[in-house]
Amino acid sequence: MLEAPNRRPARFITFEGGEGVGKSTQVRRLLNNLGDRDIEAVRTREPGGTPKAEAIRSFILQGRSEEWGAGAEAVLFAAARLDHVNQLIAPNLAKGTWVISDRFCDSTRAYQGLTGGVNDGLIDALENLALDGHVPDLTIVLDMDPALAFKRVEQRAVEDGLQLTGDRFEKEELDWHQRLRENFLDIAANNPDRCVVLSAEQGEEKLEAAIWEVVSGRFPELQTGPVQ
Ligand code: T5A
Repeated sequence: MLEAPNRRPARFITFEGGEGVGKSTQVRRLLNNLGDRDIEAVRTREPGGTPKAEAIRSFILQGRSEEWGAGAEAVLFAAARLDHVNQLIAPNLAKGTWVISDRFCDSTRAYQGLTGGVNDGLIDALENLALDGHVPDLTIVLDMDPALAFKRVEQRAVEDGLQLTGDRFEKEELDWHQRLRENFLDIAANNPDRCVVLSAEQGEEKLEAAIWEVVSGRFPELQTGPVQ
């Protein structure tokens, strides 16, 4: 009789938080750390991750959906997520590849739901529809003062030689971003088994080490040194 391969389950990890807190930076660093341990992983993002979802991303972030209101935007984010889950997240997890996503469903709950005023019933229904059971195994919530995060975003624009124009959500007022921060913390408090909050005000290397401690503590297959 053929024996099934003794493969460990692939893990699904998401990063969440406000604008410019360092999610993309830490997603890249986590991918490198997993690669050093010979763990196959893909990096993805929301909104986006697949061609159809990237098209929805451009539409929303250019501000073209703003006049439709937060409810319609929540539906658009969910449509993008449905494709992302079906075409990228589920197939990769099924073949044993870890998936690390820069934002996922908590962003819709925080931005459109708790901060944008869309009711819980709609947010819950959209989440059930788009996730189809693909709840993250771990969510790292990066937390920092939004005023400091904006300074980083400004600095990045200067370094990249770009003008800071502010996309659909970056241009909201500071007190809106303060509420957003509180709302991410509330989501984490309501999901203590899945979410871990880390201060993003520390330097990149220290934060990377703190994230690795959480990830390797959570998943026992990582508790060996890097492959030489
Ligand atoms: N949205 C998204 C919704 O409203 N609903 C949803 O359902 C979803 C999925 C996405 C927008 O869409 C909204 C949320 C967003 O407004 P985006 O461009 O992906 O837009 O926006 P962000 O996710 O905010 O991405 P950013 O690139 O702006 O921020 P990151 O990824 O958090 O930050 P990062 O890593 O690019 O770092 C920013 C700068 O800081 C430096 C970096 O070098 C960079 O210059 N940096 C640090 N500096 C000092 N110390 C550290 N620890 C640092 N870490 C990074």
